[in-house]
Amino acid sequence: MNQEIPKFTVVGRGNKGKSSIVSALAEDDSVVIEKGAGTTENCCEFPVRVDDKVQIILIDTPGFNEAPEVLGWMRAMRFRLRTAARWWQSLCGILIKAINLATSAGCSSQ
Ligand SMILES: Nc1nc2c(ncn2[C@@H]2O[C@H](COP(=O)(O)OP(=O)(O)OP(=O)(O)O)[C@@H](O)[C@H]2O)c(=O)[nH]1
Ligand SMILES: [Mg+2]
Repeated sequence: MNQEIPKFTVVGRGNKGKSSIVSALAEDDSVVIEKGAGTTENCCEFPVRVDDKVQIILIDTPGFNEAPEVLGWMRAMRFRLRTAARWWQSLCGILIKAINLATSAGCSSQ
């Protein structure tokens, strides 16, 4: 049976010990850990093995310091996207009505 290995992403602010946790759980000393923030620059996967079998995969990520700002931006964008979607829906409705009107006008003139 093809069982998918669960993946867990470790996220958080910079220099808070994300890589340290990944390194400890994966028993992998190649995970770079340093005193300053900004150590991890790319997302990397590290398998966690038990009895030589990969049980889970941890994904180490770069520190994420502007979480409140990014969340605010996403909320603002969501509002704008919703407004744009409503506007587009109205426009489509008008177009469909116009097409129906033109089509029925064409039919009645035949
Ligand atoms: N006191 C203490 N220090 C810790 C602990 N875990 C990690 N550290 C230290 O915290 C510092 C940063 O650890 P990292 O694991 O590189 O932190 P990070 O969140 O991956 O950092 P970025 O990759 O920059 O986002 C290192 O100096 C670690 O030795 C802990 O449980 N206690
Ligand atoms: Mg790190």
